[in-house]
Amino acid sequence: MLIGTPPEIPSSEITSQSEYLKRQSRRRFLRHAAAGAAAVGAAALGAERLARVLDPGQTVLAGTAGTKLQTVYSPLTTTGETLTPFYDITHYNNFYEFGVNKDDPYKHAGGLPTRPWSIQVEGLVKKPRTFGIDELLKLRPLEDRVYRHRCVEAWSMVIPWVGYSLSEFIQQCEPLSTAKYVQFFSYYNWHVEKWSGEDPGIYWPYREGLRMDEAMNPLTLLAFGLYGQVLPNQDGAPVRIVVPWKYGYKSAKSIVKVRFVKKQPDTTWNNQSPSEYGFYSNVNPSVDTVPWSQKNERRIGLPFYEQLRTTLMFNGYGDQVAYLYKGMNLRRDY
Ligand SMILES: Nc1nc2c(c(=O)[nH]1)N[C@H]1C(S)=C(S)[C@@H](COP(=O)(O)O)O[C@H]1N2
Ligand SMILES: [Mo]
Repeated sequence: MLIGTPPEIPSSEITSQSEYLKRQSRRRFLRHAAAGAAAVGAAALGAERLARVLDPGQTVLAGTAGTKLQTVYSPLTTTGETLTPFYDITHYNNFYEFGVNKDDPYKHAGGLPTRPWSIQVEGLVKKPRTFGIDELLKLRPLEDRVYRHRCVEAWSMVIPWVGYSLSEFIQQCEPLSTAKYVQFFSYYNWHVEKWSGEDPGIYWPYREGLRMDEAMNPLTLLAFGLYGQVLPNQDGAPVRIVVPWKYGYKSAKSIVKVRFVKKQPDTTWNNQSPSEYGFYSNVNPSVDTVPWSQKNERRIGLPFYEQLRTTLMFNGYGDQVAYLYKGMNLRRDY
């Protein structure tokens, strides 16, 4: 067994990241003010923050990743958790379109063309139609929602997302009563997304799905940002799904199509390995997913001796979602 000395903890990780960022922007504001800068726009602050996220040489389109978003408080936000630092949320990712290593997405997702962008709505709806990204951003007030995020690989984070309940969007889609499930499709263009590695050979385009009542649960989020700013590409810009009580792979990134259907839809990881990755994929410490035990998790971004956590049923969101699975055998029907 290794006995380590505590690593030096930067102050950014002792205070919550949002406090840190607030302080940082205030300091920056004072600095600019002192220098006599006429206008310190939100975009400028965003760009400065972004500079810490992207590799030199990566292209940033004006008004996209890093732009500050106007947000409101949400009663659905998770309290009492230390936020995972922005750096970790944006440098330790799963986004297989850009490679299978944790550092591939931040290295390679810079070229994802996030504007113009739209979501196509089809299937069992009153009238198929398309929503542009600017229309989506204005549909409802954007809320700050802190959620725990639990990957099936037994690591977790606490992420301050920005968005509104997916149900708000679904209402606009006017699904028919025959629609029992909803399927999501991620952007897929091998010419943009290929990196130097091999195609991992999963079922492209990346697709996911929820039962209609799961999709309508207020916790299910349509996310446009994190830490108060537009989503960095590696986190699924410009719009993604976030389902906090399920394993991370249910939260499809960079959504371009939503289809309302009658029967349980195909999903990428269920298709890849049905015995390990069920359609529901609720976080469940008593059902292991080979090669990972799901009893515990490692909280990313903390000193290593504080990382180990006991995994909670439904990732701790049981009060809000357990009713959805009444009568189901959660050890078998995962
Ligand atoms: N399109 C797409 N969406 C995806 C994935 C992916 O590879 N492609 N990975 C999933 C997995 S396994 C996880 S854990 C989360 C990671 O989100 P994050 O990188 O923003 O933390 O995205 C999910 N959504
Ligand atoms: Mo994951």
